[in-house]
Amino acid sequence: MSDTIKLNRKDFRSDQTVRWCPGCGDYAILAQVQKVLPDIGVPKENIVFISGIGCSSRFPYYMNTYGIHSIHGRAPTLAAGLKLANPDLTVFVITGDGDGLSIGGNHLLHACRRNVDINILLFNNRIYGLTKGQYSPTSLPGTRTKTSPMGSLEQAFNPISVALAAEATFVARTIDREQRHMGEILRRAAAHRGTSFVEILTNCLIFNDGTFSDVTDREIRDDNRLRLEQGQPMIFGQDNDKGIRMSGCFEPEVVSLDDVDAEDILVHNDKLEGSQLAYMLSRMTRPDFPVPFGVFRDVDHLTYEEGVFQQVERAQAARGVGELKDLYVASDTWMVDDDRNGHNGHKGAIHDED
Ligand SMILES: Cc1ncc(C[n+]2csc(CCOP(=O)(O)OP(=O)(O)O)c2C)c(N)n1
Ligand code: SF4
Repeated sequence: MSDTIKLNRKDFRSDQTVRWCPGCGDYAILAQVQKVLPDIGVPKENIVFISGIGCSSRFPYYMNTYGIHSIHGRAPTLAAGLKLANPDLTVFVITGDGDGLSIGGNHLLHACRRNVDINILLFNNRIYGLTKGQYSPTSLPGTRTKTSPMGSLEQAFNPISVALAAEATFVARTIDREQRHMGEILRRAAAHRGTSFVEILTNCLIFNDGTFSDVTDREIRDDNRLRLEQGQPMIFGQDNDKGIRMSGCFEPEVVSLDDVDAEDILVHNDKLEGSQLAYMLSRMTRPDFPVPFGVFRDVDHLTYEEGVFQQVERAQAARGVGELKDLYVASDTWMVDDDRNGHNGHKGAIHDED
């Protein structure tokens, strides 16, 4: 008989008081992560949540796992280092649209392209919540905030497009209000080998209330969102009467199922090596298109840590196990002379003098 203890969501709740505003969308994400973790089969002591700075980045305090509330924008970097140092860990990065795409944009991009086996959850509320409502890189043009009193003049980042352009091997979108969908996406992200990037739309009811109402309001949401399902035609609408068809030069269009044959409707495939279809879907947005939810891309590549360990193995097979001190004094290493009179400070390579 197995002596494994099955954990439940309560096992992942910490003893810390949750300090988000009542009604913040982040509560729903916390609840769903705590619900999903018992299913991924990893012991609590092997799970780490690493965050940057922001309301969303308070997340690690509320998880009864290991956690690091780290430096603004730098969580992906810490996560990559930790995963390399201990590949047995399951590592989650929690970041916001400000933390991950403003100050941390650079770090996020490189984590994605390196394909370190980490799970990045980007809480997108299209605003800086913690600092009381300045516009962020995902705020829509025209958004009026304290720092954009006449409306933001900037084009907004689309986090899915950014992650795809940065070569992420798993890219998905879900939303705070759809618990079951979020659970499915989190399970798939955790199962993926390599960097998983999940954008979670979440409502900041204090500084940006209703920014996603197009896709959450009961009366209109089904006409405004598209569920991406592997192998399934892209059909949507309250009466399932609309679809996406390709027309012209790789241009999608919304068509009525009354007017076109079912076989003309595009079928979703998140396993394509090329990210053209995923990217095209990521560009679809309101008001011309429904907003896609689900997995855009899920492909299998060598992870960064697998590549590193393979190189270490090859080097050791060829040259034996090395010593760190030999590495320090290898090749172009120089001793700085105490007597600088008449010298440029370079006396000779250390290993030449030994
Ligand atoms: C170096 C540095 N710059 C700026 C700040 C101020 N700051 C704290 S959190 C934040 C943005 C948070 O926005 P987001 O990541 O979207 O998180 P939210 O609070 O909305 O969850 C900023 C600019 C800081 N703490 N440190
Ligand atoms: S300010 Fe906004 S993001 Fe921050 S806790 Fe409150 S509702 Fe949530």
